[in-house]
Amino acid sequence: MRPFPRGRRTTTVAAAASLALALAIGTQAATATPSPTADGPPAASATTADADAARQYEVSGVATRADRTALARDGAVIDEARADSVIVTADRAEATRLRALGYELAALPSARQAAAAPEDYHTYEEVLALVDDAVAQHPDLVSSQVIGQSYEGTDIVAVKISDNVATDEDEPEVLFTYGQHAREHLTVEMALYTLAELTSQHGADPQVTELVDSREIWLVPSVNPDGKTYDTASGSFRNWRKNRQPNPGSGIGTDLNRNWAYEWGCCGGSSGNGSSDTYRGSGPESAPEVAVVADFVRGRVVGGEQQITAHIDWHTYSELVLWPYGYTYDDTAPGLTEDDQAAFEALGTAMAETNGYTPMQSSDLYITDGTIDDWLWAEHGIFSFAFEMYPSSSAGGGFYPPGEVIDRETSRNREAVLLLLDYADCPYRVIGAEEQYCGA
Ligand code: 0X9
Ligand code: CA
Ligand code: CA
Ligand code: ZN
Repeated sequence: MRPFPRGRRTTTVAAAASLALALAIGTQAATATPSPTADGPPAASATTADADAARQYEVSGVATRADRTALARDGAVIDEARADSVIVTADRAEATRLRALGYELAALPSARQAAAAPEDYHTYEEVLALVDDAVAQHPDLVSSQVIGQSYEGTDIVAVKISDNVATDEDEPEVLFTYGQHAREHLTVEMALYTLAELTSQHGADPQVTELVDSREIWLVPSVNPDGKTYDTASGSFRNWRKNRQPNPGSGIGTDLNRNWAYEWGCCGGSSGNGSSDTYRGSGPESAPEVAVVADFVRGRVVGGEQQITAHIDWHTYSELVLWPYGYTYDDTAPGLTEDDQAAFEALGTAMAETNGYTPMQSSDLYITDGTIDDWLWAEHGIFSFAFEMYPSSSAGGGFYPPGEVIDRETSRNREAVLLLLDYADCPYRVIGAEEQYCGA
């Protein structure tokens, strides 16, 4: 049984998610974003070694979620939604392909994409060293384990934070996953911030102490270490998103966040083309990294009960809090009742109020299939959110904001993380339905 078996359905409010998007888009439109001046083929970029490396373009005339889904169905990955355009990352061939399909692309000035240097972020090696340090400094509070290997054989690590960390206690478990997408380095910094904050404030901050002592917290600081390392290995950013697994036909890499085993490839929210940035892989969990984390989650079913109740999958960028489902525009769907939806919306909105992000159902952005949040909810009943961190637009540096914002933009999520930890005993508590769903 799940920790909060579902009871009878009750009536609840209809979702206002489309409105939320309209507001978000309106806000973005009101924020004066200089329109791109550069056009045509990519110019040599300060951030990228080769002239053919992927860069960002503004695609005009893409205004609604249906427009965005259509563009995504054509194999593009949408970095940012604006009032009546989107930003995509594409290499020369991809840009040519999209133009041939009739899209109008304008290259963003490359200076805007050069806000950071690889040295601004921790390497995966440094991440593992910091994890080891935390275990050494707080042996009663922190442990780490290798949960499997990436395609290239790199260890994927899960960190546990709790009192009596060596004991599997009967406490709500919470999972955080970071860095499914290689270039989203800020998310891995979010893992390091969370590790540092929960350990350094334990015994000092009463709220942190109480939550760490009453929960078992799992961090997977980098789900995609091969991709992360590849993105910076040349000394300049490669705009790499996927893992590094070669594909049978053409191309390298699977989009890990299209490879999860729920409604995999169902709905035009991923690509079957190995060269696409949203390639879904040859089958569900065909990416070793996804299989490793999925096995870890299945391993948290103890005595028939999934121990993890809540989860955040960390991404950049756009400053959003997203909840399932991504594969359908419908607010409710098989396995997602009106109460479930109301709890997702209430908890997502409450978290967004703490960090100023915009809350919405993920499909209000565009349809995605095979994502981790859909799988964790549908298959494991885990209240799973996706956060898109700083910046809100490419003007803030896109995937590569400068190092000086890291402290501010990771600690910005402190209250949201603590709020999720708090509600992990019974997420339905957020809609006042704890007696119905979580017993007494
Ligand atoms: O498309 C994605 O995988 C995420 N956006 S990103 O720009 N970081 O690639 C959003 C995932 C949110 N979750 C769902 N859409 N289900
Ligand atoms: Ca404990
Ligand atoms: Ca436990
Ligand atoms: Zn992402």
